[in-house]
Amino acid sequence: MVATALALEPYAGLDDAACDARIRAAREALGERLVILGHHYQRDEVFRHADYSGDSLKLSRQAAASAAEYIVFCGVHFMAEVADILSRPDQVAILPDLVAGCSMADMADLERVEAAWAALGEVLDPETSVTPVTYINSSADLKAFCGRHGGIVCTSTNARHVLEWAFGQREKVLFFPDQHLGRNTGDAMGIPLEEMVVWDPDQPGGGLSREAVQRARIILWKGFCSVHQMFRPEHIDAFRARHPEGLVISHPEASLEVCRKSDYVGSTEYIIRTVAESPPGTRWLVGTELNLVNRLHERFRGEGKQVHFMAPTVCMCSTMFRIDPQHLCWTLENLVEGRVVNRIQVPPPVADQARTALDRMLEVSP
Ligand code: CIZ
Ligand code: SF4
Repeated sequence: MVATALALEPYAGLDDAACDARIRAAREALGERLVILGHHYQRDEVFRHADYSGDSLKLSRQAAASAAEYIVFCGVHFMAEVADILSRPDQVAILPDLVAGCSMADMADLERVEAAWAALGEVLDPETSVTPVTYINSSADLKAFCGRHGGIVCTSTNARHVLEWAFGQREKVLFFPDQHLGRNTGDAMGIPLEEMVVWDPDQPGGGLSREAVQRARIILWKGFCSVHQMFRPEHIDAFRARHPEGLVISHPEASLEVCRKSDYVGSTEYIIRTVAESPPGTRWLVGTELNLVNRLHERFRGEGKQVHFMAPTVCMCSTMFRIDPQHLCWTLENLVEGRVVNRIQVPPPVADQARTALDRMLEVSP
């Protein structure tokens, strides 16, 4: 008889405190066979159970280094794919709720990226003049596309190093799916805005003239993170008017206007480190996901640092929020029973090519 997984339904009725105790018991029972990775944007009730926390770069390195049989990724789908690609074949990557995707990652897909590559081929030879760069927030088949075409993956921590590498290979970059990370990184490198054009996949030829493509250094895919678009330049103006001594730090998925008005711009790891290293009494306005900002607020208020959230309304990443204690509890109790639920497995040919692009990234990352 084939053992069937414990049903998810009864878990929906469990309160968080009951889940908490059961998650702890399951972790205890699984011991070193299990590692839980938690992204910075996870809610507290889940985040506290992570063996390792970090951004996607740090967690992908952790997945590659881990000896555990089960890698439970509290994050979103593309992160669990990366864990599967970088871990050994006998290790199992698991995403507690399969609905936890990333709306930005979904804005680019292989079919449309292949179509863009072919359309670029009518203006120039992309194989010799364009390095494809995909943000890690993308599906495994787009990473594989980059692997096949001499390209690379980046994260918000290493985007500049990766772009420098990419320009060392070929004169232009096709950057997907996040136009803002691409533009903000190019802007910080001194690339003029006129040389960074937006490719609209819904328009023939990306909506660009031949001249615009020929002139461009970076061709930016028209994708964005809706959470980080909530941060507006006027929020920074209002904060500075009230607190002229305050400092502003933003994530590079925010718009160029927001990043240009900020004192510091960087990934979640960079934001945490910068706030941690600031002197007592510093006041911060932080433009990134709310769960992380709330944790910063709690962690540093004992040191007399004030941490404010940039948007006036509550804006969380709703897909990160899908990973709740109930799903985590269900996942772990199934593992205790010897049943794997929600395994994320990238087919070998795709995984091999995606690994090529990820390995290039790991080599050039600081
Ligand atoms: O790379 C990541 O983990 C994301 C999505 C944000 C960041 O900057 O850390
Ligand atoms: Fe995707 Fe934005 Fe959520 Fe990050 S915060 S996982 S980019 S939707």
